[in-house]
Formats: sequence, structure tokens, C-alpha cells
Amino acid sequence: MRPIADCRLYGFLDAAYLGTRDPADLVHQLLAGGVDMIQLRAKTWSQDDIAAIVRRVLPLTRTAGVPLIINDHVELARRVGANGVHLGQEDSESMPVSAARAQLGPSALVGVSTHSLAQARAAEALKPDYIGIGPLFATGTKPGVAPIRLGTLGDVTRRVALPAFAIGGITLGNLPEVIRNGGLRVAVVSAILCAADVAAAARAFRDSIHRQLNRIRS
Ligand code: TZP
Ligand code: MG
Repeated sequence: MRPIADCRLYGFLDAAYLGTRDPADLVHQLLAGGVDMIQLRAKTWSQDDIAAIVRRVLPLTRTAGVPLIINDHVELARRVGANGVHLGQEDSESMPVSAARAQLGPSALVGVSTHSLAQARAAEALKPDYIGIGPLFATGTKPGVAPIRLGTLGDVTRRVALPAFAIGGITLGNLPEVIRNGGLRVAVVSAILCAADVAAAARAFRDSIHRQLNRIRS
């Protein structure tokens, strides 16, 4: 399984954007496009429906060595053998990172959403495997949530010793700004899932991230 340190592009299977498409086909496309991790985010689905999809797509992500992370549902993630869970700020109050890790075992990945430098610094003490930081831009995926300052991303990258995925309204157009402001990893939902060609969109993000990071480092 790909170590988190090597993960730059976090793709999603978000139920809100599936439409009539086959989830397994979308996972194929995300993997073909080279995403490093995939999160299943299905806010309105029953746990049975989520479990059924996980059982179908897990063999695909396993073969690719790409971690499959479940949003919200720790017990479900354990039951279906997913590679980890992602917890929001509210989730992590009722289900702390340590409790999720205890349920899922030492090799599972546990991620936490953060929306400020203070939350990202507080997350350090909880020892998640990674954090999300955002939303950086207004996004229809989380309507009505105000974006954070772009400068917060650089503050988090400099001051928080956890892999941090920039998230929220990231497009190929604003990706250079995200990376210029300290983004080293990005999580992208709609700009990939709503593209006419999901694999090509993922590949374009992946190539652009690596090209820009190489430029910064050279
Ligand atoms: N957390 C913060 S912003 C966001 C989540 C899940 C939504 C990201 O979706 P998109 O479509 O990439 O803006
Ligand atoms: Mg949640």
C-alpha cells in the first residue's frame, strides 16, 4: 500500500456526483489517472449501500496499492476491511483518532479535517496520519462554507508536522496558486468527478502537481 508520504493527489468517490455512473468504473478511471488515495464520501447513503460499494471497489484499489478511505464510518470501515477513515472536526469529538485507530488496527490510515491553523496544530497531538486543510475556495461540494485564508495553507505546511492535503474548490486553474502558497498535496472532488473524462482530469492534476513541485525544488 502506498505510504502517505508519497501521496500527492487524493481523489474521491463522492455519492453526490455519481449520477447514474457505475462507482467501480469511476474508481477504475481515478486509478488510471494516477490518484494516490481515494475517499468514499457518501453523506446521504445508508451504511449497507456504502458497504456494498466498498466491497466492489476494494479489490480494484488493493490491486493498485491505493488506500481506500471511508468518510465518517469507522465501524463500517473495519467491517469491510477498508484502509482507513476520514473524520471531520465534529466526528473527531465523538470518535477520537485514537479510538478509530484502536478499532481499525495499526496499519489503518486515520485522517482529520481541519479548517484553521489552530485546528491543524491541535490535530498534531492526536497523531492522525494526515489532515485536510480547507476549504481554500468556495465550493458547491460544501455549499455555504466560507473559505479560509490562502495564507493559512502556507502556515500549516510550515508549522504542522503532518502530511496536509489542501482541499476545497481546487481546479486546474487555481492549482498553481495553491502550490505557490505552500500546498504540497491536494484533495480534489468535483473538478475530477465532474470532468467529461475523469481519468484525464486526474492525470492532468497529477502531472501538474508533480511538474510544479519539481520546479519549486530545482
Ligand atoms: N472538505 C473541505 S472542502 C470539501 C471537503 C470535503 C469539498 C471539496 O470538494 P471540491 O469539489 O474539490 O471543492
Ligand atoms: Mg464526517
